[in-house]
Amino acid sequence: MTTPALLPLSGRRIPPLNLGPPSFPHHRATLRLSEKFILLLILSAFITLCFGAFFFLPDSSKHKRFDLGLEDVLIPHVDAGKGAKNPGVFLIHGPDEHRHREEEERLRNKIRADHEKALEEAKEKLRKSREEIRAEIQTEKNKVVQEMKIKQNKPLPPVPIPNLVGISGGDPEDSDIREKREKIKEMMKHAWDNYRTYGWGHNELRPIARKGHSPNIFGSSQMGATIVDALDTLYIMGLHAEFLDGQRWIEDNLDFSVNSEVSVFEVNIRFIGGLLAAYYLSGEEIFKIKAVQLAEKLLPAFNTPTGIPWAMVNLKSGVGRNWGWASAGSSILAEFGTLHMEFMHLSYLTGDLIYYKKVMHIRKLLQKMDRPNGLYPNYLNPRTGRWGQYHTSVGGLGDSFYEYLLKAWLMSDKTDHEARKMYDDAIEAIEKHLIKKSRGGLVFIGEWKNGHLEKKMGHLACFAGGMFALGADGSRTDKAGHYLELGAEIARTCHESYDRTALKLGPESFKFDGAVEAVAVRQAEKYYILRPEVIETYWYLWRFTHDPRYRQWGWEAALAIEKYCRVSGGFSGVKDVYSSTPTHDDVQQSFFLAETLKYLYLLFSGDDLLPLEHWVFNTEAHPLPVLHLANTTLSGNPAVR
Ligand code: DMJ
Repeated sequence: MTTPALLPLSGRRIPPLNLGPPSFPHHRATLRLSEKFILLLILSAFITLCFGAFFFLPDSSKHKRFDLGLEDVLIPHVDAGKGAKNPGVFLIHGPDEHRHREEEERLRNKIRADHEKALEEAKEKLRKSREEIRAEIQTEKNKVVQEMKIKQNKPLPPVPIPNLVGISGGDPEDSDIREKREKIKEMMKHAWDNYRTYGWGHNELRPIARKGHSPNIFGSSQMGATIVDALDTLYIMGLHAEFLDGQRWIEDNLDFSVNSEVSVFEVNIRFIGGLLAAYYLSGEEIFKIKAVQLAEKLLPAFNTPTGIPWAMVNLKSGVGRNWGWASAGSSILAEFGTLHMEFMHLSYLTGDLIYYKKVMHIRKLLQKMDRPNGLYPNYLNPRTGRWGQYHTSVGGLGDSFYEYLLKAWLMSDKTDHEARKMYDDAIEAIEKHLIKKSRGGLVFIGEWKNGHLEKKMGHLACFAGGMFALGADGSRTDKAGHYLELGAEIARTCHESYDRTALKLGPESFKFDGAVEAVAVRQAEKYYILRPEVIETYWYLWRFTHDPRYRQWGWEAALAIEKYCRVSGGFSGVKDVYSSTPTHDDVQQSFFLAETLKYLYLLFSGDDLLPLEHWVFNTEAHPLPVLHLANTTLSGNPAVR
């Protein structure tokens, strides 16, 4: 009997050896591995053969290869004269065979050595752990980044530096004033040291939570806003170690090629203004370079149908847009109208007129526009070039536009007459339509809204006291005395807004309605977030009048800040200035270090520190020198001479 198993069968039908689960994929994998192994074996044998064969090739075939790539080690062809087609190619032949052989021997040795070295390196790599390899890659990456930084940070062409008068000093003779100034310096140390400890590199500090904080105006990136904003205050206070610490951070970390959407206005006044001021005060090139790098990133914001910039721009993509809440997609007067000072300095320092052209274009466009009652509305649509809602204010949304008209004139050594005229026209209209006296005799600046005057003044509008005083000299038909007086009246009103609270700190906004005078009514307007405007006005008034009341009012404010805003982790805003037990908002704003403490320090310093004939403060209190352009031209631009 024959069994089917003993019948001669074709190989196809022989079942596989059962060395485990007889699955098809396993079988295929086994075959593939062995195939691979054989292939690898053949390949390596072939490579070894080729490498070995190279050394046994006849001399002539090697010459051809040398002629292609190793010219530098060969001797020139004796016939290669002027007319030769390719005088760079050299051939080996001629009588000196011995010399050739030596040369080849040397080359062979070199190739062998290189080969062995490469093998050694490869083996070495294989011996390393994953972490070690990763660390090596990181080191390499860092090296490249560092090299790129050095390349990017190459110095700009030099320009004559303006006369820098009074960048330090101002020591008061009076011991009481000296003590007060020291106290302000100590407050600055407290604010800075805590930011250094708990918020370093973040934009701002949460002094109670003791961690970093960032409002959306700075985008999603950690750009060290407090460091940049505080630098010049540290400098004038003589806090040089802290200044250097900030400088190092900027050198090593401040990077603008980030995918982050920032406010063009805020970044301009705080960062570009702060960096430029730090540059002028210290002479350190890095600040100028960083300011220019950032300004380049802001330029795409101007790519709108009218040239009126968007409120926000993405630093990486250059895509811009406006705030969702701004009237029908409008840009805001106080934002696009507060670029002039910084952009003029950028053109001056770089010799590139682009910045100057951008801001002058805005000015020209505004000059052509119809102004209701001579007033500038706060909203302007960058697509259509038409005004949005007719809302005019010297406080939020409008404020620093007027300030920059005056300061453009001052900064140009009083040669930019166009800016002065625009300022004079604007404040005449403001005085006529917005400035009123309350029943109790307080002069205030209201807001024009929906066809009527709202009798409400914001803390932000309190800066105007200082502006009127600063603009008094040079005003029309010798109204200097009048404007100085108006500045003093605004200072008094704003002081009242502080004095009528429980904490002796002013609310965000206050009303003049019947019996209510200089007092906030709505709960949402009772907060104080360490703002500087009232103290700023005291300082300007002090400089122009030397009336001791301004120092006294400034000191009252300093004491109130110390008492109610100081916490162990820094300084915080308060939510209700009418409540004697303050609730903190837990934010230490960067402008507290840039402005509030700087103006307080200047208030208790001599006038020789940053004298106003030589310095103009941007709206974030960053001092920029007057550009005496009479002797310096922006290349190709006679208009600013
Ligand atoms: C600052 O950033 C500037 O002063 C700006 O012009 C208006 N507001 C804040 C401070 O309150």
